[in-house]
Amino acid sequence: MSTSASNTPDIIELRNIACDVASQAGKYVLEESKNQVLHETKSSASDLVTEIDKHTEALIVDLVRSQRPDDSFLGEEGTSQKGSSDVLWVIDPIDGTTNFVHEHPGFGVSIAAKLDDVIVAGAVADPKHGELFDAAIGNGARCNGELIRIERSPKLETALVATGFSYEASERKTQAKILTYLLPAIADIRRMGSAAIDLCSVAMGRVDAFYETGLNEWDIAAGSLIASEAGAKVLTIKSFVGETLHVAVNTCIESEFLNLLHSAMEKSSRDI
Ligand code: 2AM
Ligand code: CA
Repeated sequence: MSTSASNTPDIIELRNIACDVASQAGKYVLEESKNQVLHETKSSASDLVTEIDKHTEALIVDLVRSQRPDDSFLGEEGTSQKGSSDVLWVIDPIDGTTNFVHEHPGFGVSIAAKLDDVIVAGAVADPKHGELFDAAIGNGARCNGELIRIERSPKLETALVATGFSYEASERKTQAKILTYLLPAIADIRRMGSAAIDLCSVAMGRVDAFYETGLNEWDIAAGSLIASEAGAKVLTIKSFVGETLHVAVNTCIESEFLNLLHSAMEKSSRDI
């Protein structure tokens, strides 16, 4: 483990660990997605998903800890371990669980490193598409090792926008209402099923914006850094129809898109 004289971790080293571990965990998750039991009865599938999720999270923690024994860990499947260093690893072992269960493309592994509460490095593996995204703060974002930078210059009406829906029926109703105000103003909506991969799609210019409410830190930690290092504006709005809203948007349409979201929120809250 290399550290500087001040004991500050090397951010590139953190990114490389995130990449290496996300890649290994991604291969495991891809193999498990082919498990026939997943595609049989729904109840046995949910037990098996939990088991695979937990196993993947444990694998990620073990692999990172073998290189960074003093760090802290936070994971979707319940990992919460306090270490003595200033680095916290934020882990989503399988983001896009519904896709994973259906063996549908669009699930992945997300691993981010936070230093003193700032996300400084991260990686997202999308194993079904053979893509590994990463970023280190101030050092850019990459896909399969190649630097990526958003190049599209969309207008609001030509923008392709990704979003996602909650698992809660009442929240889905509100989210659907907001969509009715967004859809007429943009090119189209995509609902792929993984917030982590959606943020990488913003970074690649495959979509021009992503927004979603009701997400957890592990869903967006790595992807947010990847999108911002590729040139997107990434922001969190604390109170959006009572929920925290996460947005990543091509800077060409930043203000128009945020205005549209706010007006959709206001109109939909009057309707409900
Ligand atoms: P998951 O696949 O790990 O559950 C889909 O819209 C995106 O939102 C996915 O990243 C999904 O994460 C996340 N998501 C949606 N509703 C969620 C909820 N209630 N709790 C946690 N994550 C949620
Ligand atoms: Ca998730």
